[in-house]
This record gives sequence, structure tokens and C-alpha cells, in this order.
Amino acid sequence: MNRKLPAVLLSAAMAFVLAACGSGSGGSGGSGGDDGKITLGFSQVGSESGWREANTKSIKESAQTAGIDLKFSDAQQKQENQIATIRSYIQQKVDVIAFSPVVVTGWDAVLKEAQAAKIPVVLTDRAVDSDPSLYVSFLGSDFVKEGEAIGDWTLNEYKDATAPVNIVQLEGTVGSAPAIDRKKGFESKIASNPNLKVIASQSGDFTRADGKEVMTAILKANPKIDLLFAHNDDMGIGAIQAIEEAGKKPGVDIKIVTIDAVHDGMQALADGKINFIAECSPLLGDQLMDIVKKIKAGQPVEKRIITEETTFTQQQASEALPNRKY
Ligand code: GYE
Repeated sequence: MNRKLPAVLLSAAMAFVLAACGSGSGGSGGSGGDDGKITLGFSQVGSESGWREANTKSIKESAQTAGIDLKFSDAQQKQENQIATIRSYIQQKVDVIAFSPVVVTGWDAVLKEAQAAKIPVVLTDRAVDSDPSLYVSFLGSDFVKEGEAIGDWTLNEYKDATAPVNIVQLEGTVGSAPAIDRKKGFESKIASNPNLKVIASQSGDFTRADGKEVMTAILKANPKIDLLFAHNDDMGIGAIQAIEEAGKKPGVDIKIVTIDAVHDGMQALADGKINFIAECSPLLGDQLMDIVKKIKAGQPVEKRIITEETTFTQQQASEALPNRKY
């Protein structure tokens, strides 16, 4: 049963794509129909982090290179903004809608509206809990794996610990796929060593400002913190400021592990203020444009496309920094 699932999903996606493209005769191929260009409506989460900025840049540049007419909107991390934007893309009859859903739940109604209008939808970066028949493809990282990579590093770092290791977790946006999955991956790994204890775990909404504010409060309440796991580099960088203001040395007095590997995170890693980073690639633009073109050409697309990523130690960060694209 399980082994058959991908084929079933693929054929469901195909049927949807063909239905969406089949009615295209007579110039009804979206608002870009006049000049023959494909029109893509993209609803971005916001501009909360260095990752998001790099992701937005990648999507805009790739659309231009691919000759795709991009309608782009920043939802300022609000689901209601994203839903309103997607509805307006449906009204404008764009050829394809893509979006990075800020949270996992609450998308069924608007996805059904897009399907009823025969506009194919592609998820980028983050997942939803809606029925997979409501979207064509989902392009993005495996966030559980990223959390597990941080968990593995932690297990190894403290394998000889004989006393409790006090861990603080700065979680991403509440209800978002990366916050849910990174936490799950990390906690499932560290569960095998009873000395590893998460003493505080709170959301910093993936921003530097909230990372700093939440860490300042946690530092006041907890005199002994050994390790901080921040779900992204930006919250980690905010926390570094809080730790320094509290008179402690980030990376030494409190070890820090994060996810993303954007420029500022990699710099802090190379500088010894962060101890380890699991990469999450924001460069999804080219793959997204390929998917959009395939959909319009009536070609099959994969239901789930997982981004390839690695991890970085301090030494590896110093070596990689000069050639990083973001
Ligand atoms: O890790 C974080 C951003 O969804 C993978 O969102 C993305 C996350 C990324 O704000 O920095």
C-alpha cells in the first residue's frame, strides 16, 4: 500500500495538471496570454530572515532568466494576507500559483478555489496539511532531517557528559512546518541520552529581534545554559547579542547550533560564536521555474522535490565562506 503511494499521487497530480492545461485553447492561458509569456503568481511568507531575502532574490532572478512573468507579494508573515493574495491571483487568472505557506494548517478552502478555477498550485519551501491532490508539487527541504543533523551533533558533542546538559531551544514561527519538523527531528535524536535536557523552548518567530528578546528573558531565568539550538541563523544571531550583553561568551560559555547557513550565520560560525550549522538552501528559484514550465507544457512533475543540503563545522565555514552565494 505504502509503496504504491507515490505513483498514485503522481497520477493524481498529472490528471490535475492536464485538466488545468486542457482548457487553454482560444487564448485563455492566463493573464500573460497576450505576449505568450507564462504568468506565475507567487505569495512569499515575508522578509523575516536572511534566508527569506535570499529566497526572494532567487525567485525573482530565476523568473527573469526563465522569461516568466512574475507577480510577487510579501505577506508579512500573516496567513490572511497570503490567502487574500492567492485569491487575487485566481481572479487575475494567472497560469500557475506558487506560495510558501507561513503555517501548516488552514489552506483547504483557498486551495479548493484554485483547483475549481483550474489553476495549478506549487508549494515551495514549507508544507501544508491539506490533501495532496490540492497541489501539483512541493519543492523544499526535509526539515526533520535538518533537526536530526543538529541532534546528531549534540549527541556526539556531549557523549561523555556525566552531568545534565541544559539546552535552550529557540523555535521558529508557531505552527510552521520548519518549526514543527526541526523540533521533532532534534528532540527525537537527543532523547537517547537522558543527560540532554531541554530546559526552555520558545518561539522567536524566525527573526533576529525576537531571538534576542526571548533569549534575554531565558538568560535571566536560567543561570546555567550549556547549549542553544536556534531553528534559524537569524534567531541565533539575535541570541548572540543577548548572550554578550549578559557578559557571556557565545560559542564558548554557551554553545550555539543553528539551521540555514546564510552569510551572517556562516560568518558567526567562522568567528567561533556559533559551533555548528545545518544548511537549508533558499535557492529554489531555478527549480521552481522548471516546474512551472513543465506544468504549462503538460509534462509530468514530481509530487515532492527535496533540496540537497549539507552541514558546516567552524573550519568548514571558514573554507566555504568566500564562495557562498547567499
Ligand atoms: O529556515 C528561516 C525562514 O521556511 C526554511 O524560514 C524556511 C525558514 C528558514 O524564516 O530562516
